[in-house]
Amino acid sequence: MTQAIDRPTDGAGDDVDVDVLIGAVDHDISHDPFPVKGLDYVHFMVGNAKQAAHYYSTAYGMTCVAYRGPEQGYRDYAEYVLTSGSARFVFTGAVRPDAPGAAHVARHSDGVIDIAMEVPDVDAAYAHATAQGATGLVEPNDLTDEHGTVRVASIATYGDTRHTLVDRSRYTGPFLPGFVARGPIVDRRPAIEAGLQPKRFFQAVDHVVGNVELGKMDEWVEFYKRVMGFTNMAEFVGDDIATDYSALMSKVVASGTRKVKFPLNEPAIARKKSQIDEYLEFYQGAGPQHIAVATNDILGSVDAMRAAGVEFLDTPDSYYDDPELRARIGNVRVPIEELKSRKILVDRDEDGYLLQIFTKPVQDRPTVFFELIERHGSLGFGKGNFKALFEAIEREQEARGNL
Ligand code: TYF
Ligand code: FE
Repeated sequence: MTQAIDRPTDGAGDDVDVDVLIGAVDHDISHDPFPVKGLDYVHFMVGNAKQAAHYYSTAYGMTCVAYRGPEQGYRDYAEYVLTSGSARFVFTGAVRPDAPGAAHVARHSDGVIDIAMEVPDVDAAYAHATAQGATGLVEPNDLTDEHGTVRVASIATYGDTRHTLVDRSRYTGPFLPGFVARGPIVDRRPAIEAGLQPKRFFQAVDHVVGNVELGKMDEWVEFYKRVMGFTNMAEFVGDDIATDYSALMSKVVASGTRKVKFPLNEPAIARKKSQIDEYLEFYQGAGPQHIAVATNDILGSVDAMRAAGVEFLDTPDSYYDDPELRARIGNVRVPIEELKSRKILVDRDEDGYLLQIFTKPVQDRPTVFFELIERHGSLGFGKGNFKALFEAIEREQEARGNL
């Protein structure tokens, strides 16, 4: 049993229960020390927001819904808000060289600066977080326009990343006060009507992964437990897997409903240079590594994204031909050949199975990338695929000369 969807979506594919897609569980947040309704938005700071908004519209099927920039008297930045189902992304680019966001991009390149969460009570959440040792960046304050009021506050997390806490229960505008409604950048309707593209490529954000420095993973796991009352999920990569092939350690923390899931990685000393070290070097420190988005049609989404030029990690045919994998996976909703031709990975655990695939980094630096995930009962992260996945990442590292 899952709870009802409590977030309005964009109308396409409303028959799909987002909570099922992201593996949420029945849980009453009102008794949590830090109640969280869900993710509110993922905020990218980029070098050119106009082009980023175009890329995520054409290649990721997102829909532009709001904008704020110089035309609104907001002189330093241009900001585009794009959605896909309940997933919401903000792409901000500095219009003037002395805007702080320009320095963020110079240091990190395009990347995620904020993983915002919707909370029922911003003041209580901020007070709890700071009392538990979180660094406050922005005190609770009201943002107001003709559509109402949004209360926000921000706290710091790993690297230059922050969590903005949002209460939008008294607001009816397109995003935040100051933003104006804006229509889609590309008209996908002809492609949808011709059956060339799914209505949506994904419906929700499933999890956001952070890369932190060597020896810091447990500190950040403790941070999310103490500050947000998150709990560990079973899935983790320990020393055993790390030294053999993954070159990373990983633990997952999640909110009470598991709508918000944050795996945390740190590099491990292994045979090869860790992919996490490569990230930390090119991102200049800790930061968000990948954003997993939930789809109910991973085949259609991968086909549409490939057709639009999105690059995915390769999976060798031997992965699909392995009798051990076939036996472990059993029957999934499509023939294995359909997964093999698209390089989609599959994993099964005691609760069910999942299909997943990873993009290559979405900027020139080997930093942020995306994952598409289609859950069928499994609440995991694809542990059975870690070996194949990390080998694929190592092939990319080698091609970049970073192994
Ligand atoms: O989120 C996860 O844990 C999976 C697996 O560098 C994963 O998507 C873990 C680390 C990594 C890439 C993928
Ligand atoms: Fe993931």
